Amino acid sequence: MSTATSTPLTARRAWLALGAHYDAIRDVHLRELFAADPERGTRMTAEGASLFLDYSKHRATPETLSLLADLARECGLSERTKAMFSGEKINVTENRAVLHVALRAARGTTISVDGVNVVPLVHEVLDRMRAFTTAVRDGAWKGFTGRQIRNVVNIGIGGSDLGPAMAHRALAHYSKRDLTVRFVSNVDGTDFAEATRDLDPAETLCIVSSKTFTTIETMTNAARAREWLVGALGDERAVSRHFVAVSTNESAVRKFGIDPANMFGFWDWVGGRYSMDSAIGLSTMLAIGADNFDAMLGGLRAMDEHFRDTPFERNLPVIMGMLGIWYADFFGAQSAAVLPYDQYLARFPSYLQQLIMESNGKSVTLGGDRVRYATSPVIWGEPGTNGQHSFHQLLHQGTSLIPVDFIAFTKRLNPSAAQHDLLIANMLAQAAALAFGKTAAEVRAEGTAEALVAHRVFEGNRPSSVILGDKLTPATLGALIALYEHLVFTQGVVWGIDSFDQWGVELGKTLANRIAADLTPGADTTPLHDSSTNALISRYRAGRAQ
Ligand code: G6Q
Repeated sequence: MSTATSTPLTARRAWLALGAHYDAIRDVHLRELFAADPERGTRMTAEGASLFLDYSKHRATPETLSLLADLARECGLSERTKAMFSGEKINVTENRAVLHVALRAARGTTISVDGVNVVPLVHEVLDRMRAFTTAVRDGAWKGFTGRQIRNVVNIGIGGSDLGPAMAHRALAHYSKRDLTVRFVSNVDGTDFAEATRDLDPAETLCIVSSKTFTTIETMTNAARAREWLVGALGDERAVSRHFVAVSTNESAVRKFGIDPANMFGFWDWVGGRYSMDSAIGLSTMLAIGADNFDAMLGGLRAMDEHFRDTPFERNLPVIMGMLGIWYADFFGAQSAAVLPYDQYLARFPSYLQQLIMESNGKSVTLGGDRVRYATSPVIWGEPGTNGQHSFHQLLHQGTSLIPVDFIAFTKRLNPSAAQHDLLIANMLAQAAALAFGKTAAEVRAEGTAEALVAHRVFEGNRPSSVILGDKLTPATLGALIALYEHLVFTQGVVWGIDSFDQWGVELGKTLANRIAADLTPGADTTPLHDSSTNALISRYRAGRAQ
């Protein structure tokens, strides 16, 4: 590890300067900041990869931004970025390179891992995905009984589900509408049952998406799918026409009964939550077609290049990532909301929950020391305007400071222009109301009874970003995804944590396997857990038996 990363974060010069600066700025209201600089609303903006960012409604001055950029520099963000892009094994706890950027590298580029250029491998898989998805979409790929494929069921969980499910919803406008695409992730049998209840197995393609091909939920659902399909079609050989796999584990795929010719591979340097644009995106490509998928890769690449090549002061992921650190570590914000004002992005907040919280929900540094500062806030959100009629109350008048990302597009994809104007008006109104609020004097001037004045005051000074794209297209979705991927990376570098492992999910998995053994019918041994778990197991066994 370089000396750039060996000074504790809280002892860094820029961190200490930010602490002093926080004391000076903590009580300054956004109303004052805007009054002091009439150009603020146009000055504190940045653009990259076709996305426009307005960060003027943040409790920050140009000095704040410059100190945050200093902190990023002191923490070696440029060096770490170079290391990531050049295939160094920056996921230290798993000794792996982190190369989701290679998934969208242009043909002809060189990015090497252990001396092997991985870009041709990426394109070889993309070419096979193109040929396969074209055959399915054109009807050339037939089911076992000769029928055309009309349904696709993606079976996967976590990183092998959330990205594709989010993208399927986000890009529905570009999708082949007569191809039904469903997602099954939960080990709860209801998920598979409800996803397939109206599907004809003879017209259904199952994609078993699992990097490891050992994940219990996915393997359980895949086995269930095989029973469902073979049961209906009456022949084991049907598997070869109705199942494909996306995985890094060829032998397990073969063992399941899927011919490796029907397997689309990826690599250990693609983390699950960073894999939606790898072969894990097969369902996305089936839905939107290979050309649209290519356009999405183009958008991801454009943001990669923006992130890699733009000075921190104008760099979208850096600005947003560092402002996140400003709120988490100096203002003590424990959560952050992402509010897309676009119905197609309904699942984007759930996708970001995994991307951000699984990456940066860590409490030890790369060196294994306990961190002495806050890392990732809780991420949550819902599409506007729905949230305005529920939890926005807390955003406006609650006791917590919750920074918000608003996301919207200037062009609409559906009728009508008037509705789109209303949607955007609402978003702008929310951002303004959060920032500027409404003073007691303003409330009184409206003739409000004195007893209600306090209730009707909006203190304001609640920060938000507005991210504005021209139109939701595969390319803008790609740019948006890479924006958050690099925001996560930026924050992880500053916090000095490994954003690419996920040891925190292991304990529950091990315990679940042990407890599952105690729940198998006939297991009559006294369970050997804590008294609460033992009692719950007994109660469950008794209830199930009745
Ligand atoms: C993501 C995580 C996790 C993973 C799932 C599915 O970064 O590692 O969410 O994607 O556990 O794993 P498999 O793809 O191996 O089934």
